[in-house]
Amino acid sequence: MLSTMRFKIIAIILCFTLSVLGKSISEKQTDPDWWKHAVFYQIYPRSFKDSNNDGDGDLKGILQKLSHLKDAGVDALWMSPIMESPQVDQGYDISDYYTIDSIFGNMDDLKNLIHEVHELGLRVILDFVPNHTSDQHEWFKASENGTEEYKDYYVWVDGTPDKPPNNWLSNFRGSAWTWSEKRQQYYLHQFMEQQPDLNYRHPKVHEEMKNILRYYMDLGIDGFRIDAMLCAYEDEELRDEPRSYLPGVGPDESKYLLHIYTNHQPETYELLYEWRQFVDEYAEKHNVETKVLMTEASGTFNQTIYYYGHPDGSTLGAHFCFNFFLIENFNLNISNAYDIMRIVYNWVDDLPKIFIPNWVIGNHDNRRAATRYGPDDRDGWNMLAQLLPGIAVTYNGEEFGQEDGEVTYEQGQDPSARNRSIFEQVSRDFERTPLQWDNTTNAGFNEGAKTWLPVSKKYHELNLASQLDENELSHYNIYKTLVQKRQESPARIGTTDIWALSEDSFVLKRSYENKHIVLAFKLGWHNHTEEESILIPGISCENGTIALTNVGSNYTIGSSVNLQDLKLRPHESLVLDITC
Ligand SMILES: *[C@@H]1O[C@H](CO)[C@@H](O)[C@H](O)[C@H]1NC(C)=O
Ligand SMILES: *[C@@H]1O[C@H](CO)[C@@H](O)[C@H](O)[C@H]1NC(C)=O
Ligand SMILES: *[C@@H]1O[C@H](CO)[C@@H](O)[C@H](O)[C@H]1NC(C)=O
Ligand SMILES: *[C@@H]1O[C@H](CO)[C@@H](O)[C@H](O)[C@H]1NC(C)=O
Ligand SMILES: *[C@@H]1O[C@H](CO)[C@@H](O)[C@H](O)[C@H]1NC(C)=O
Ligand SMILES: *[C@@H]1O[C@H](CO)[C@@H](O)[C@H](O)[C@H]1NC(C)=O
Ligand SMILES: *[C@@H]1O[C@H](CO)[C@@H](O)[C@H](O)[C@H]1NC(C)=O
Ligand SMILES: *[C@@H]1O[C@H](CO)[C@@H](O)[C@H](O)[C@H]1NC(C)=O
Ligand SMILES: CC(=O)N[C@H]1CO[C@H](CO)[C@@H](O)[C@@H]1O
Ligand SMILES: [Ca+2]
Ligand SMILES: [Ca+2]
Repeated sequence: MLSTMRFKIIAIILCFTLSVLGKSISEKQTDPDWWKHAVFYQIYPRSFKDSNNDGDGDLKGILQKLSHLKDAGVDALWMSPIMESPQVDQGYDISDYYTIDSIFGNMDDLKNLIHEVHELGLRVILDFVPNHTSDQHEWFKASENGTEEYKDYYVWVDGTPDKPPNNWLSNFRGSAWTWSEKRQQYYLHQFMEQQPDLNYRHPKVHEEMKNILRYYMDLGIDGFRIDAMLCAYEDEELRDEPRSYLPGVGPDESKYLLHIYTNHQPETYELLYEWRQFVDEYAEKHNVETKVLMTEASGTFNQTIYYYGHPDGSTLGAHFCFNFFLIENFNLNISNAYDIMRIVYNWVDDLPKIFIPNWVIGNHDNRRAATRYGPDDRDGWNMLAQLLPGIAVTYNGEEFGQEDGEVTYEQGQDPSARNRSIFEQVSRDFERTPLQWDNTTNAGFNEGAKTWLPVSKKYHELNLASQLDENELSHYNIYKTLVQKRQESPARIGTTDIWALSEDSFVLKRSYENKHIVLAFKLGWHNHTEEESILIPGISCENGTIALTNVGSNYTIGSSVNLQDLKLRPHESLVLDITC
C-alpha cells in the first residue's frame, strides 16, 4: 500500500518535472534512433501555404497543412529559415535569432506549431544559419561601430578602399570583402555583402550560438539543419586562393577559384563536433530524445563524411551531412545509369558503417527533381530515393511531382540572380514558386491575392488534390506507398546491391533473408526508344509481384511477372516484391 503510494508520488513528481521542462513530447517520441531511417520533409515556408492572404507563406499555413505531412507518412519536417530577416537572401540573412520574422508569424505561432507537430507524432527541425548574420543584426551594427563588446564578432581586416585583403570571392559573385567607411576596415562575407561572416576565432561567438541552440531546444525543437557549414572558418593567414581554370567561368564568379582556404577548414569540423557534443549533452541532461543535427556542406566524399564525424567514430559531428551527389555529380546531358551505380556504391560501401547514408534529390537551391531529371522519370527517382538505405530527404512538392515554375527576370526574387544575362542559369526562383495544392485560384496557396513568386501555370493539371484518389495511380500515391514500403525489412535493414545493366537502366536490390524489394528503372535518356530486357542479377526464382509502377507503365500493380521475361520501356520503373 505504502509502496504503491510512494510510487505514485514519484510518478507524479516525474510527470510534473517533465511538463515543467516544457517538452511537449508525447510518449511515442522516445526512440533515440528515430532519425536513422526517417523521411525528412523540407518546407520552404514562404512558398508552402499563405494563411492570411498577404502573398507569403507562413507558420499558420504550415499548421493548416500538417495533416498532409501525416498523410504522406514523413517523419519530420525541416523549415527553411523563419527568423527575423530583411529577406535579402530569403531568410538566410538573420537580423535576430530570437524573433520569428513577421512574414511568417511570431514565437507563439512557432510554439503552437511545435506542439501540434508533436501531437501528430512528427518532429520539427529548424534551419540554423551560423556562418553569417544580416548586416542589420545588432551585433554587426555594434561591431561596425567599434563597440568594444562586439568588436571581434565579425572578420575585420585592415586595408585601403581600393585594395581588398586578398582575392577571395563571394558565393554570389564579386569580392568576398566589403569596405566599411565607418570602421575603415574590410569585413568578410562569403555570401552577399549584407551577410557578414561571423568570426569563430572569438569565443563569445561560440557562446552566442550555443545560447541560440539552447533557446530553441527549450522550446522543444527536435534538431537543426545547419546552413553553409563548410564556410564557418577561413584561413587565418588570409592566403590567396588558386585559380580553378574552369572553362567559361569569369573572374567574378565563385567558381573562378578553388576554395581551399575558405571551405572545409579543419577548425570548421571541430566547431561542428563541439555543437554535436552540446546537443547530446542537452538531450542527456534533460532526458529528452536525440536532438538531430543535419548539415549542408557539399564537397568531395571525403570532405563530406568528416562532417559526420571522425571515420573511426571517436568524435561525432552531424547525425548526417546532406548527400548532394545525385544532384551535383549528376548531369542529365552526360550522366547515365553507371553514374547512379557509382554514387550509390560510394555512399553505401565507402561510408563508415557507423554513419547513416542519406539521399537528397532536390532542395530550394536546385531545379526541381521532376524538371531536372525529366518529368517522365519523376516516379522512378522517388523510388530510388526512398528505397535506398538510410535517410531520405524530400523537398516540398516532390511527393506529387511538382515541376519548376515559370518566373521572368522582372518577377525574380533571388538576389544571386539579379543580373539579366545569367538569370535563367543561376536563379533559384524556379524551384521556389508556391506549392500547388489544388486547382482553385493560386493553386490553393492562398485565396487568390498576390503571391511573392508567381504560381506556376501548370497547377491546373499538376496539383496534389488531383492525385489523392486512391483508386488511381498518381505520383503522390506512389510516393505514399514508397514511404510505407520503407518499413518492410528489406528496405529498412536489408542489404543493398545495385547494377547498371546498360547506360540506360539499372536494378537496385534490397534483400533481407529470402525477401527482396527490387527497383528496375529504365531512364530513357539519350533518346533510347527501344524496350529493354531486364535480368535481375542474383535472383534465382521464376516470378515476382509488381508492387508499384510509375504513372504510365503498362504493368499492373499486384500482378505476377515472369522474371525471365521482364521488359522495360524508356522511362518505365517498377518495384517488385520477390520471395526466394
Ligand atoms: C555606436 O557607438 C555609439 C558610441 O559608442 C553608441 O552610443 C551607439 O549605441 C552605438 N550603436 C550601436 C548600434 O551599437
Ligand atoms: C579527408 O578529410 C580529412 C578532413 O579534412 C583530412 O584530415 C584527411 O586527410 C582527408 N583524407 C584524404 C584521403 O583526403
Ligand atoms: C544540357 O545541354 C543543354 C543543351 O546543350 C544545355 O542548354 C544545358 O545547359 C545542359 N545542362 C547541363 C546541366 O549541363
Ligand atoms: C552580368 O553578367 C554578365 C555576364 O557574366 C557580366 O558581363 C556583367 O558584367 C554582369 N552585370 C552586372 C551588373 O553584374
Ligand atoms: C478541380 O479539381 C477537382 C478535385 O480534384 C476536380 O473534381 C475538378 O474537376 C477540377 N476542376 C477543373 C476545372 O479541373
Ligand atoms: C534527343 O532528341 C532531341 C530531339 O531530336 C534532340 O534535341 C536532343 O539533342 C537529343 N538528346 C540527346 C541526348 O541525344
Ligand atoms: C509463375 O507464374 C506462372 C504464371 O502465373 C505460374 O504458372 C507458375 O507456377 C509460377 N511459378 C512459380 C515458381 O511460382
Ligand atoms: C503500352 O501501352 C500503350 C498504350 O496502350 C501501347 O501503345 C504500348 O505499345 C504498350 N507497350 C507495351 C510494352 O506493351
Ligand atoms: C542548400 C542551402 O541551404 N543553401 C544555402 C546556403 O547558404 C546560403 C547563404 O546562407 C543560402 O543562400 C543558400 O540557400
Ligand atoms: Ca502570409
Ligand atoms: Ca565563415
